[in-house]
Amino acid sequence: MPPLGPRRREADCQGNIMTELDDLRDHLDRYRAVTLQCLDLLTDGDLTWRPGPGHYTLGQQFLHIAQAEDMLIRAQLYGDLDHERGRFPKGGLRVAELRALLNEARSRTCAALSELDDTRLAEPADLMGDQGARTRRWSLWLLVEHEVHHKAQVAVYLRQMGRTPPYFAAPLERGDGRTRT
Ligand code: NI
Repeated sequence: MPPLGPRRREADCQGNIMTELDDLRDHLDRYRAVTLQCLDLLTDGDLTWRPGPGHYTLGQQFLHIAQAEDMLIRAQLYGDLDHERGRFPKGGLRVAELRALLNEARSRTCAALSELDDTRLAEPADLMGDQGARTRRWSLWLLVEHEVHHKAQVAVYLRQMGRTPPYFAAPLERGDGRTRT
Protein backbone atom coordinates (compact mmCIF):
# COMPACT_ATOMS: atom_id res chain seq x y z
CA MET A 1 0.00 0.00 0.00
CA PRO A 2 1.54 3.37 -0.96
CA PRO A 3 2.04 5.90 1.84
CA LEU A 4 -0.95 8.14 2.35
CA GLY A 5 -0.16 11.77 1.66
CA PRO A 6 -1.88 14.73 3.28
CA ARG A 7 -5.41 15.36 2.11
CA ARG A 8 -6.13 18.52 0.19
CA ARG A 9 -6.93 21.31 2.63
CA GLU A 10 -10.56 22.24 2.31
CA ALA A 11 -12.10 25.68 2.59
CA ASP A 12 -15.32 26.20 4.50
CA CYS A 13 -18.27 28.23 3.15
CA GLN A 14 -16.60 31.47 4.21
CA GLY A 15 -13.41 30.59 2.34
CA ASN A 16 -11.46 29.91 5.53
CA ILE A 17 -8.91 27.15 5.12
CA MET A 18 -9.72 24.23 7.40
CA THR A 19 -7.12 21.96 8.88
CA GLU A 20 -7.69 18.28 8.21
CA LEU A 21 -8.69 17.81 11.85
CA ASP A 22 -11.28 20.59 11.46
CA ASP A 23 -12.54 18.81 8.36
CA LEU A 24 -12.75 15.55 10.29
CA ARG A 25 -14.60 17.21 13.18
CA ASP A 26 -17.03 18.78 10.70
CA HIS A 27 -17.87 15.34 9.31
CA LEU A 28 -18.13 13.77 12.75
CA ASP A 29 -20.40 16.57 14.01
CA ARG A 30 -22.75 16.53 11.02
CA TYR A 31 -23.19 12.78 10.93
CA ARG A 32 -23.60 12.47 14.69
CA ALA A 33 -26.29 15.17 14.59
CA VAL A 34 -28.14 13.10 11.98
CA THR A 35 -27.72 9.93 14.06
CA LEU A 36 -29.24 11.76 17.04
CA GLN A 37 -32.09 13.03 14.85
CA CYS A 38 -32.85 9.39 14.00
CA LEU A 39 -32.87 8.58 17.70
CA ASP A 40 -35.26 11.47 18.36
CA LEU A 41 -37.83 9.74 16.13
CA LEU A 42 -37.92 6.66 18.34
CA THR A 43 -39.58 5.43 21.51
CA ASP A 44 -38.03 2.93 23.89
CA GLY A 45 -40.37 0.31 22.44
CA ASP A 46 -39.06 0.88 18.91
CA LEU A 47 -35.53 -0.07 19.91
CA THR A 48 -36.20 -3.83 19.87
CA TRP A 49 -37.23 -3.76 16.19
CA ARG A 50 -34.98 -5.61 13.78
CA PRO A 51 -35.45 -6.68 10.17
CA GLY A 52 -35.04 -10.38 10.99
CA PRO A 53 -33.30 -12.93 13.17
CA GLY A 54 -29.58 -12.48 13.50
CA HIS A 55 -29.62 -8.74 12.77
CA TYR A 56 -28.84 -5.94 15.18
CA THR A 57 -31.91 -4.44 16.77
CA LEU A 58 -32.46 -0.76 16.14
CA GLY A 59 -31.18 0.00 19.63
CA GLN A 60 -28.07 -2.11 19.09
CA GLN A 61 -27.24 -0.10 15.97
CA PHE A 62 -26.99 3.08 18.07
CA LEU A 63 -25.19 1.33 20.90
CA HIS A 64 -22.66 -0.13 18.46
CA ILE A 65 -21.92 3.32 17.00
CA ALA A 66 -21.05 4.60 20.50
CA GLN A 67 -19.12 1.52 21.59
CA ALA A 68 -17.11 1.21 18.36
CA GLU A 69 -16.13 4.88 18.59
CA ASP A 70 -14.79 4.41 22.10
CA MET A 71 -12.93 1.25 21.09
CA LEU A 72 -11.36 2.82 18.02
CA ILE A 73 -10.29 6.05 19.71
CA ARG A 74 -8.77 4.33 22.72
CA ALA A 75 -7.05 1.70 20.57
CA GLN A 76 -5.56 4.07 18.08
CA LEU A 77 -4.66 7.01 20.29
CA TYR A 78 -3.75 5.25 23.52
CA GLY A 79 -2.98 1.67 22.42
CA ASP A 80 -5.74 0.55 24.79
CA LEU A 81 -7.77 -2.14 23.01
CA ASP A 82 -10.48 -3.87 25.04
CA HIS A 83 -13.11 -5.86 23.15
CA GLU A 84 -15.29 -5.91 26.29
CA ARG A 85 -16.18 -2.30 25.43
CA GLY A 86 -18.05 -3.67 22.42
CA ARG A 87 -20.16 -6.16 24.37
CA PHE A 88 -23.93 -5.59 24.35
CA PRO A 89 -25.67 -5.54 27.74
CA LYS A 90 -28.28 -8.22 28.46
CA GLY A 91 -30.99 -5.79 29.48
CA GLY A 92 -33.14 -3.57 27.30
CA LEU A 93 -32.00 -0.27 25.91
CA ARG A 94 -33.63 3.11 26.33
CA VAL A 95 -33.54 6.12 24.02
CA ALA A 96 -32.28 8.47 26.74
CA GLU A 97 -29.53 6.03 27.71
CA LEU A 98 -28.38 5.67 24.11
CA ARG A 99 -28.35 9.43 23.63
CA ALA A 100 -26.21 9.81 26.76
CA LEU A 101 -23.81 7.05 25.62
CA LEU A 102 -23.42 8.64 22.20
CA ASN A 103 -22.80 12.07 23.73
CA GLU A 104 -20.33 10.74 26.30
CA ALA A 105 -18.37 8.79 23.67
CA ARG A 106 -18.23 11.84 21.44
CA SER A 107 -17.05 14.03 24.26
CA ARG A 108 -14.17 11.58 24.90
CA THR A 109 -13.39 11.61 21.16
CA CYS A 110 -13.28 15.42 21.06
CA ALA A 111 -10.92 15.46 24.03
CA ALA A 112 -8.69 12.88 22.31
CA LEU A 113 -8.67 14.83 19.04
CA SER A 114 -7.72 18.00 20.88
CA GLU A 115 -4.43 16.28 21.76
CA LEU A 116 -3.58 15.91 18.06
CA ASP A 117 -2.57 18.25 15.29
CA ASP A 118 -2.43 17.62 11.54
CA THR A 119 1.25 16.74 11.61
CA ARG A 120 0.48 13.69 13.75
CA LEU A 121 -2.09 12.24 11.35
CA ALA A 122 0.62 10.44 9.35
CA GLU A 123 1.86 8.60 12.44
CA PRO A 124 1.30 4.85 12.45
CA ALA A 125 -1.78 3.71 14.35
CA ASP A 126 -1.79 0.09 15.43
CA LEU A 127 -5.53 -0.20 15.06
CA MET A 128 -6.96 -3.42 16.49
CA GLY A 129 -3.50 -4.95 16.51
CA ASP A 130 -3.33 -5.98 12.86
CA GLN A 131 -3.08 -2.82 10.83
CA GLY A 132 0.56 -1.88 11.25
CA ALA A 133 0.72 -0.04 7.92
CA ARG A 134 -2.20 2.21 8.80
CA THR A 135 -1.98 5.79 10.00
CA ARG A 136 -3.96 7.83 12.49
CA ARG A 137 -5.47 9.55 9.44
CA TRP A 138 -6.70 6.23 8.03
CA SER A 139 -8.34 5.10 11.24
CA LEU A 140 -9.91 8.47 12.10
CA TRP A 141 -11.56 8.65 8.69
CA LEU A 142 -12.63 5.03 9.25
CA LEU A 143 -14.54 6.32 12.27
CA VAL A 144 -16.48 8.62 9.93
CA GLU A 145 -17.12 5.74 7.51
CA HIS A 146 -18.33 3.55 10.35
CA GLU A 147 -20.98 6.00 11.50
CA VAL A 148 -22.07 6.56 7.89
CA HIS A 149 -22.46 2.80 7.49
CA HIS A 150 -24.53 2.25 10.62
CA LYS A 151 -26.67 5.37 10.35
CA ALA A 152 -27.52 4.22 6.82
CA GLN A 153 -28.66 0.92 8.29
CA VAL A 154 -30.76 2.86 10.81
CA ALA A 155 -32.29 4.81 7.88
CA VAL A 156 -33.19 1.54 6.13
CA TYR A 157 -34.75 0.18 9.35
CA LEU A 158 -36.80 3.39 9.67
CA ARG A 159 -38.07 3.00 6.10
CA GLN A 160 -39.01 -0.61 6.80
CA MET A 161 -40.90 0.61 9.87
CA GLY A 162 -42.79 3.10 7.72
CA ARG A 163 -40.93 6.15 9.08
CA THR A 164 -39.08 8.87 7.18
CA PRO A 165 -35.42 9.13 8.14
CA PRO A 166 -33.77 12.56 8.36
CA TYR A 167 -31.64 14.04 5.59
CA PHE A 168 -28.39 12.10 5.53
CA ALA A 169 -25.66 14.74 5.44
CA ALA A 170 -26.64 17.45 7.89
CA PRO A 171 -29.23 18.05 10.61
CA LEU A 172 -31.93 19.86 8.59
CA GLU A 173 -35.29 20.92 9.98
CA ARG A 174 -38.12 18.50 9.29
CA GLY A 175 -40.09 19.73 6.31
CA ASP A 176 -37.03 20.99 4.47
CA GLY A 177 -37.36 19.84 0.85
CA ARG A 178 -34.04 18.01 1.04
CA THR A 179 -35.10 15.67 3.82
CA ARG A 180 -35.87 12.85 1.38
CA THR A 181 -33.07 10.30 1.40
NI1 NI B 1 -19.83 -1.73 12.79
